[in-house]
Amino acid sequence: MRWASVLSSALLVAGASAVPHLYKNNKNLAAASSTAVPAPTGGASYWLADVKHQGNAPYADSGYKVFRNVKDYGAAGDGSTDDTDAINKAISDGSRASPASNTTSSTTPAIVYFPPGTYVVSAPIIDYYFTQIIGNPNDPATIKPTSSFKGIGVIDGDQYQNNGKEGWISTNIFLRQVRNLIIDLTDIPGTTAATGIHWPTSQATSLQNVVINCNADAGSQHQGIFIEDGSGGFMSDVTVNGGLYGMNIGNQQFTFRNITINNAATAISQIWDWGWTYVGLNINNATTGINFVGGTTGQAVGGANIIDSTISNVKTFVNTTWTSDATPAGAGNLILENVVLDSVTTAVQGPSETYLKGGSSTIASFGQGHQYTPSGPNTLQGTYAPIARPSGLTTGSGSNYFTKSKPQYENVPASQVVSIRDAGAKGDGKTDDTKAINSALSSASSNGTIVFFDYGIYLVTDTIYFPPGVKVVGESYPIIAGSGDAFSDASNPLPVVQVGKSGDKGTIEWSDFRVGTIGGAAGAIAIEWNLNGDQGAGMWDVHTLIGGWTGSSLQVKDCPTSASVSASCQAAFMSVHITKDAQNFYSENNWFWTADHDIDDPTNTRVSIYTGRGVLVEASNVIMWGTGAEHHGLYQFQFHGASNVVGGYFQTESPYYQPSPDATAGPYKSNTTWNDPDFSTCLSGNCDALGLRVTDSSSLSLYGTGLYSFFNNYDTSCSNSGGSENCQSEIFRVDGSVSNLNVYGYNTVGVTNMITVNGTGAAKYSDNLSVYPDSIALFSV
Ligand SMILES: *[C@@H]1O[C@H](CO)[C@@H](O)[C@H](O)[C@H]1NC(C)=O
Ligand SMILES: *[C@@H]1O[C@H](CO)[C@@H](O)[C@H](O)[C@H]1NC(C)=O
Ligand SMILES: *[C@@H]1O[C@H](CO)[C@@H](O)[C@H](O)[C@H]1NC(C)=O
Ligand SMILES: *[C@@H]1O[C@H](CO)[C@@H](O)[C@H](O)[C@H]1NC(C)=O
Ligand SMILES: *[C@@H]1O[C@H](CO)[C@@H](O)[C@H](O)[C@H]1NC(C)=O
Ligand SMILES: *[C@@H]1O[C@H](CO)[C@@H](O)[C@H](O)[C@H]1NC(C)=O
Ligand SMILES: *[C@@H]1O[C@H](CO)[C@@H](O)[C@H](O)[C@H]1NC(C)=O
Ligand SMILES: CC(=O)N[C@H]1CO[C@H](CO)[C@@H](O)[C@@H]1O
Repeated sequence: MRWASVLSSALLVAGASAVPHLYKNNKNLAAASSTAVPAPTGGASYWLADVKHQGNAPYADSGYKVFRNVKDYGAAGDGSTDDTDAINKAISDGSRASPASNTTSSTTPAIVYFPPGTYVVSAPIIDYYFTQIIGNPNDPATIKPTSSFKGIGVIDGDQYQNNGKEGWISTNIFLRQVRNLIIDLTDIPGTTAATGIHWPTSQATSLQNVVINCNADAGSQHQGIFIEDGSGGFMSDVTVNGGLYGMNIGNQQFTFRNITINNAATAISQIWDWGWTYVGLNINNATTGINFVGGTTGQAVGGANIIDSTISNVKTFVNTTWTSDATPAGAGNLILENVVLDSVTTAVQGPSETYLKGGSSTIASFGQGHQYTPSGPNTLQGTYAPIARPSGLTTGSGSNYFTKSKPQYENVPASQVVSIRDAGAKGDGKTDDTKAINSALSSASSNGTIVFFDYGIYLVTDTIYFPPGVKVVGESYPIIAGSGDAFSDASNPLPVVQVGKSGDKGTIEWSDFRVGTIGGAAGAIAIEWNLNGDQGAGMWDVHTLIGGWTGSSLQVKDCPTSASVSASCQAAFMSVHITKDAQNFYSENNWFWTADHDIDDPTNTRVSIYTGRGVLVEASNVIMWGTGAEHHGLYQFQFHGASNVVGGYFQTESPYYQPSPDATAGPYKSNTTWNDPDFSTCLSGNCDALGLRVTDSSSLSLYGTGLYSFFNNYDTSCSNSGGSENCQSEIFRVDGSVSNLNVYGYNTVGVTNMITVNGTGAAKYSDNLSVYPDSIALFSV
């Protein structure tokens, strides 16, 4: 385990200690320069604000409000009144989990809505657990700190407490968003350090459609976004103007999509990471584009994958500490693919020489680090052979991969949004809502309305079917939870949510949601996707949360780590199945989690919950930006018979209880009908769940993959960096006929053999030591 601490000008940013969810490493902040702020135009409507607010959080105090409009708490939004207290009251109302309480909670979700206006604040907006801070996409509110504003972050995602620590361990911060806001720092003198958003967070979190304007004065110390730790995460459609740093960021891993940074001194200060995926990074007017900050004893950055990006008027695009003999040997990976340069002096700069010259041209491919193509390690420094991009994965006639932001339906009036509660569902965690939901979805598909799930826990006893044409949106992240006999038979598994049936065509959009199970459900497939979709059909911020929440009957009292395996803690057959009927599946920011701890336990005590399989993909034309899968017993991701797949960052964790029992002895047995991995071929050592298996598949480009195994039966000594990595023998298998597979920026933790091809170990961790994980820039077969 790794930790570091560094003094910034303003404060001590403390590092990690041993933590349940996992790891981190830290550094300093800073920041400076900028532009003008667009004035709000006023008055636009937004269905999310206009619909009836009927969210019901069944396990919160009575009268608990899910939806809060900051104006109802006294915020003026008039550009002059200090709205700090009113906004923080809107967030804290109703006994919620705060950073000062250092607790997390599944029972108290909130949407904090900002109508159009300019909201002046003199101190941070303190974000709480399970909170979505949302403005109007048709007229985003501006949050404007006063010139004497004090604090780290106008929105502070994990406020530092008096003991010098962040309130929450940032690797446990899940379930939150900020979207449709402008943060205007320009009244704060440039000489004062200032941060738009402090965002040390983890899975199931997102920033979307946010603009941050920093002070433009010479010597300005502003930064748009500061992240010093966590296990993220996803953001899209974010623009930062000005600043010493557009973003000053370190985290285990993150996916950034459509990020624009204009007129910053250094657009991105990459303080540390294990891996990072940038899809559509647009930098205009900077001295340095991305600076891989060096550590005191060597490289601190594991790597970055930057694709489909545009860099204009930049002196040095990537400044790296990597050399072919820098330490640690596997760190400092760089993958650049389809990056357009316009007036860039130097594309890649090393410590003492230029690695790639600039100009006005397109970098088709450039990589640095260790490569296995398929054997190795060899040093990669220069071009590599990308997989030819299948037309089903690209945009129109262009060469960029297809992308689509989470739909917000900003042009739709509230009258075209139907509430699932008005349609008869209760969402109280007790009533069987199967019939009400299925009938509402069926009529909505024929008339094109949006189906809005007011916050609730929707218990279902049979499959919920999403017919072609439906658009399903959650308030905060409601949950559909499968319960009862129909989901109990592992030899006859049944989907909880089935998105299209075999042969269904068209578009389905699904966002802001969770799917789970209640009690024993060894035969539940949380999500089954069969839709033969139009390009752009997909899901955004849809997560599986199997166990660990109140109402799941899968908490500490039900499934303590001390108990032996029982049917009541066998909670799902599979998290997600993208079947061979599915085509054109698109996803952004999805996290498929079998709980390792109880969110509602005051000290986040660990639980032993058993699920069979993570994500099985058998489809073609599959796009997955920012996907995590954790703690499933046989594998996290398996691509079987799949073709034309692109995505990243893919992040996994093996179950913490393994190897007692391991993947061969757990309650879910490898089954050839499901093309499960055959664990009888395990390499010597612990035979735990695979993080990734690719079998009988073709054309896959995985930009950033981290497969982590931190524990042996809840003990981390097998993954302590510096010692031997032997939590498990292998974690990534390529079996059978696989062609055109490129895995970029590949990282493992706690694994002896990083890659196994047809049963033979192909890459040893000890050849690829990185900043904390072990890393390979490019593996291809
Ligand atoms: C929060 O609680 C965790 C244990 O649950 C502890 O490790 C951490 O130090 C606490 N944070 C603060 C700020 O006290
Ligand atoms: C990127 O984000 C900007 C700002 O939100 C938006 O206008 C633009 O359409 C987005 N581009 C893509 C490719 O998503
Ligand atoms: C970049 O700088 C030039 C010259 O100062 C300016 O005209 C242009 O607007 C800037 N670009 C952006 C995106 O701010
Ligand atoms: C590049 O990184 C080195 C080492 O961290 C640093 O000294 C130098 O100033 C950086 N150069 C640029 C152009 O950012
Ligand atoms: C569309 O279907 C929904 C859900 O059943 C229903 O509430 C709504 O009235 C229908 N709208 C129209 C225009 O038919
Ligand atoms: C394997 O899966 C098939 C199909 O679900 C099922 O019928 C069979 O019982 C399973 N075998 C075992 C040993 O569980
Ligand atoms: C694995 O073995 C199969 C069958 O012998 C062979 O067709 C395939 O090419 C091998 N795969 C790799 C990646 O070497
Ligand atoms: C191929 C390669 O770079 N191997 C290195 C892996 O890391 C160890 C420890 O840093 C080095 O000794 C090897 O040279």
